[in-house]
Amino acid sequence: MTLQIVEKGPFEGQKPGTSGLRKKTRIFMEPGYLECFVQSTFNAIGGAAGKSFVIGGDGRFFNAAAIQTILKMAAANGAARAVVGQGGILSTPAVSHLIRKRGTDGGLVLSASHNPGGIDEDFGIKYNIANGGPAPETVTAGIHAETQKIAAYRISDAADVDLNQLGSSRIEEMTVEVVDPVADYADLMETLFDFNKIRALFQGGFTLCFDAMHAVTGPYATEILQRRLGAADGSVINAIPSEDFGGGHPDPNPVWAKTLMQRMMSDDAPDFGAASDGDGDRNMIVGRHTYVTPSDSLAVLAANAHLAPAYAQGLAGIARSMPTSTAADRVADKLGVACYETPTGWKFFGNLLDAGRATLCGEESAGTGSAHVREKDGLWAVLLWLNILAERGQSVADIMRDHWACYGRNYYSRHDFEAIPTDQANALMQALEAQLDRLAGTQWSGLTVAQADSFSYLDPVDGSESHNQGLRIVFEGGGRAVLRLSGTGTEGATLRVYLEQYVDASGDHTLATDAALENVSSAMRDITALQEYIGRTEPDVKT
Ligand code: G16
Repeated sequence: MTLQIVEKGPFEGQKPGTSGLRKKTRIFMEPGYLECFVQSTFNAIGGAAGKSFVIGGDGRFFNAAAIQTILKMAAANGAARAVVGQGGILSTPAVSHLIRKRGTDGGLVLSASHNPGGIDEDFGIKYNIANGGPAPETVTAGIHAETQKIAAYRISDAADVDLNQLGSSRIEEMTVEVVDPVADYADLMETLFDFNKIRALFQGGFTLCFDAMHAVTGPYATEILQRRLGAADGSVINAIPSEDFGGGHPDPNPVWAKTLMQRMMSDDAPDFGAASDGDGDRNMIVGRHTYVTPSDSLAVLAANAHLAPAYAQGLAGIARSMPTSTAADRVADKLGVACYETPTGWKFFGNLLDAGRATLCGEESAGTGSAHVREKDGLWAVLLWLNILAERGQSVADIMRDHWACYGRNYYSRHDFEAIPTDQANALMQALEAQLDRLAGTQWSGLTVAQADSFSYLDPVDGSESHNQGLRIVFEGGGRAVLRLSGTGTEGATLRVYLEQYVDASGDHTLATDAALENVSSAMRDITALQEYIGRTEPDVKT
């Protein structure tokens, strides 16, 4: 075995987005592309010498090959140890847990999350720090700076490691440990929830359908829901991870998890339905004939978390991303705890969790999680829901009805306009930003603008500032429209429009979402001149 120094780089555009670097798989497969990003990551963290890393991914096309490359590079950079999931598989929350449990210096997650996989689809890589969470902006900015000046990378010419074989081996001086990807994570879940109570729920005939979407949570959900908790065999569907997610979008929302939605809306629907995404950090919750928005899910989980053993002592605080509805804020108010509003990106929750200021966090993009790891966690959310259902003995629909009757309802929808030419998307955002100062007091579709601004965040823990995190238009009477450009897309720009209308506890909670949001939506279209800038007003995806 010899160490090679390969002259290569820099590559254009290796700038981490909302969650690491995401590009078309073929770009990642270009000679030296992955290598330069990985070397830049090592350079940005002061080198890999003597360090230990967890490495794993969601099993998408190029996962295993990328892991072999990263292992050889880590060894050539002097790393002491790499902990890898068997078959190269580790869900994102499982990586976070392993980093924390093993006390490693960090981890590398190979995933493009909910984006489709395959040679013509998407691939991604993300660096997590020693607390188990996504690298904060200071670190990702450092990685980006390194990618712009990199001229060479280090790699060993050792043979591939057998990723299917549990146990230890070596590359150069580095120990490679291949571990069961599920066991540690499943054990952690047992410490958080009342498994006996949930088991009794299933014994009593409660039915579940969990759609793993041919992605990473299949083995986790099968072990936890079916083997440990006794849900009927076949409760977990699409349970075998595949390189292209069965040709689908592993995005747990009503559009992409259509089979599950149809089943949950049918006459013989199970009591509870859920889905998770490519790398297992997102979740969708559906009751029989009842879809729960991610924002509502966060609010309900926060209001009922005390029913699960891990949260019986109460919550230190709640955090949500700015575009997430304000439903959780009302729960925080009632609980008498702080509610933090952060920019989009799980990395912004890390400091709040580390400082013990927040216990639960959530995002409109189907992410919920807690202080048990430093990533959002799809199966965790499902288990907390199950624990709550077991304690309350009510249906999901009843729980939602009770919740709205107590706190009011935040009607909510996200409209995505995908693959817009970047210049058009930028022009729209710039034009809107330019008029924000003049919007307060103006009327649109019968609504008066109360306030409009560009969201900035001051991290209360480390004092860092993040600007330009989305444009907000708040209307009198509880309406809000938020616009921002996605930081996870790989083709042109994706414009995300987040629409919300609050109806108080005594109001009508039975409206169709589109009807409840009609005025806010129409006001947003007029204010932004949507048609003029992007040539359409109908989104590609509504969630
Ligand atoms: C990532 C981030 C989330 C974010 C989501 C959507 O999720 O971790 O915090 O909400 O992207 O981001 P954007 O609106 O910029 O596309 P994931 O599951 O893709 O890693």
